[in-house]
Amino acid sequence: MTTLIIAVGSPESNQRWADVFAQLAPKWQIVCWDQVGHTVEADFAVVWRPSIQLFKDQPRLQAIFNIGAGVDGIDFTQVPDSVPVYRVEDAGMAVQMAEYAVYGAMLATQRFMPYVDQQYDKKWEQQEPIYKTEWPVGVMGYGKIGEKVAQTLQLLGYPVSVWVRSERPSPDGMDLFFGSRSLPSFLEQSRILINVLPLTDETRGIVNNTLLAQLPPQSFFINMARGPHVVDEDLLAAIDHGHLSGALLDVFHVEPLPQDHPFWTHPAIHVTPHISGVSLREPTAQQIQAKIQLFLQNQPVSGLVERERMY
Ligand code: OXD
Repeated sequence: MTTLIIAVGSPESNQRWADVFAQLAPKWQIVCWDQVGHTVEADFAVVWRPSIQLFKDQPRLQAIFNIGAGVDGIDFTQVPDSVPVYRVEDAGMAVQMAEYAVYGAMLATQRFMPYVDQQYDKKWEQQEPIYKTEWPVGVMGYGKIGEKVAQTLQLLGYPVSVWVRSERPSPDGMDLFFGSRSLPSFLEQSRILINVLPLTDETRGIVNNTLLAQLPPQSFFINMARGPHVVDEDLLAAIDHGHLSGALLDVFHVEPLPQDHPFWTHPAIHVTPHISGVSLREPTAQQIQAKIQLFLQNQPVSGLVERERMY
């Protein structure tokens, strides 16, 4: 019998995911790591930021499935090379992240914000319309999520450029920049900068003084990837010096964001609690179940994490 162990967070959360898998795959044994520890040896693990103890308790895993897109929460030094790790691909997350990016664009352009205050003051006043050509968007990262984010903003009429690690064909109607040499040209035309990069040794701290200084004046930054992409002090300084108009931040170095962190109270910074792309249980579990079926049939399984690249 196929045994699946769930280690995605709190006991309640593990149970909720276990219930969904039990419905989808009634013939499999589904166990929660918090309940069984090492007493049941599972074939597959479904994880989110797993403790390294999981890998000690579970020496017979054939593959690991991460319920999120980012795999930086997995300590790969603890996972034998023979055990492949797969990440979830989209499963409803990309469209949420596209919505979040649109929300950020609304904040950046002040398209609707003034009306909140106006309603409060019972004031009927139509603001000047915005011209999207004045708000070119730059998307850093172009996997499934970056693609949806970029396409959605393009559909709404924003000029969109994307920046990726290595050369590939340009998406329709967008400028594509690749590699560190083209980063300055990409930045100088990104008034709304959106980060959806994976967190790797190369991208940690990428949003720093040097990068921010290359954005056009009055730019806006949206981070929905990982906190450690950003040097917090540099972002605060760029906003305080008036070079950036503000930021929408969903991810942080430490989560929950510590109470005394200046982001909480900064008037130009909008903070959300890592909700830009939430893993939806049913579609995610369906995708993982389908991947496991393929794995069991020795078929190719998509979403394999390349360890050297960490995505
Ligand atoms: C993810 C996330 O990586 O939710 O999927 O942050």
